[in-house]
Amino acid sequence: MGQSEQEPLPPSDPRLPPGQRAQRGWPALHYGPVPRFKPLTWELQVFGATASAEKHSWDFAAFNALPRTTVRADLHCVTKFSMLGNEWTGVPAAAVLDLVPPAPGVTHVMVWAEYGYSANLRLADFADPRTIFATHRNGEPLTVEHGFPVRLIVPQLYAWKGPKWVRAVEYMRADRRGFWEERGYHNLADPWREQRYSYQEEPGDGPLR
Ligand SMILES: Nc1nc2c(c(=O)[nH]1)N[C@H]1C(S)=C(S)[C@@H](COP(=O)(O)O)O[C@H]1N2
Ligand SMILES: [Mo]
Repeated sequence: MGQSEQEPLPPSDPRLPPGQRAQRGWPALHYGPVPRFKPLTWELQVFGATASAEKHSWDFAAFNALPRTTVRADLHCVTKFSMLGNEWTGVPAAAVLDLVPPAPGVTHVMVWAEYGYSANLRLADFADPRTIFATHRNGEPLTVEHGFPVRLIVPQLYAWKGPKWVRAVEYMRADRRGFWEERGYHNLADPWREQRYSYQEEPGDGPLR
């Protein structure tokens, strides 16, 4: 007698993929230093297998004149924290594909950031209507630690697939591993399937290493 009943655990938030917990605050996580923004030389480039066979680039003013949208999406870091309910504003990746169409046969893109950070994506993940080159979160411009002036957000994948300080998109006719994908992280990175590490990959999930 006298033993109190155990409190039931609160139901976990259905927005949290397996193994993730919700984070208050917003930690900054990246490999290497934070780059300084140089507005006069900054450009966002699209190169590789474009339909025109030419590379394309937007300087900062031209990038800021591209069509914009807002996407509500969660961010899931593979280190197991998630930031729920962010409102990202910026340029939809689909607009980049419309303005600089890929050549027939393009299946993947590599998204490049300052200092050579990169992440590979299937074309379908890049073309997803929620994939966005974000300049703002919750109405505020990104701080430099979080990727100012622009970072990619790919809501349906772990957050390493979204380079901060993004500078280029490479259209590819075959898959190739990006920075973390070469260093032991899963080529596909679906948080709902807990695709964290490359040892979990099944045949066909990625290029041979
Ligand atoms: N350029 C660059 N982008 C990056 C990274 C990085 O190391 N370099 N880390 C990724 C990882 S692992 C995560 S979890 C998110 C973290 O974003 P945040 O620092 O805004 O929370 O950025 C991603 N984008
Ligand atoms: Mo991460």
